Amino acid sequence: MKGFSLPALSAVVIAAVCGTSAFAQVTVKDPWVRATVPQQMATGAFMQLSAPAESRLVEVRSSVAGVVEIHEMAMEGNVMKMRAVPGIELPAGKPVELKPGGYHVMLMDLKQQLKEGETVTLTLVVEGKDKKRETIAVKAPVRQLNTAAGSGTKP
Ligand SMILES: [Cu+2]
Repeated sequence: MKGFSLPALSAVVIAAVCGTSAFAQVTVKDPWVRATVPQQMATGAFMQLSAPAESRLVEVRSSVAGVVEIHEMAMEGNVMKMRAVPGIELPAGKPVELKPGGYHVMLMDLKQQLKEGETVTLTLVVEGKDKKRETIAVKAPVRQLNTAAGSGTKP
């Protein structure tokens, strides 16, 4: 009897492992990149990330930028400053928003001007708790920051 139970058990384990990694797909909502003016060397990319299982955004790549970093905005005294962070935690089932004034993807050393209506391809690298990495290709439209904000009095 003992000899029969072992192969059956390992088949179940393999199925469970495969099922977990296929399920750990991070979804990206509303990605966009802030438009630039000529000679501007840096801009931000924003989006909403939802992870079904606890994971972490660890890297972003894009062909339009020489350097891509993950940044956060934080108060230092009375001054809002941005700084690079090693990654963004994505809690299970809880959407994380990258937006102006908060977390953002910093595109630096831009190779071209990014004009409204264009599309920028970003590659997100997400690491699960098991240290497995998945890459997600995102097509982000280029938008002006102020189009939805109303007054448009900012320089
Ligand atoms: Cu930044």
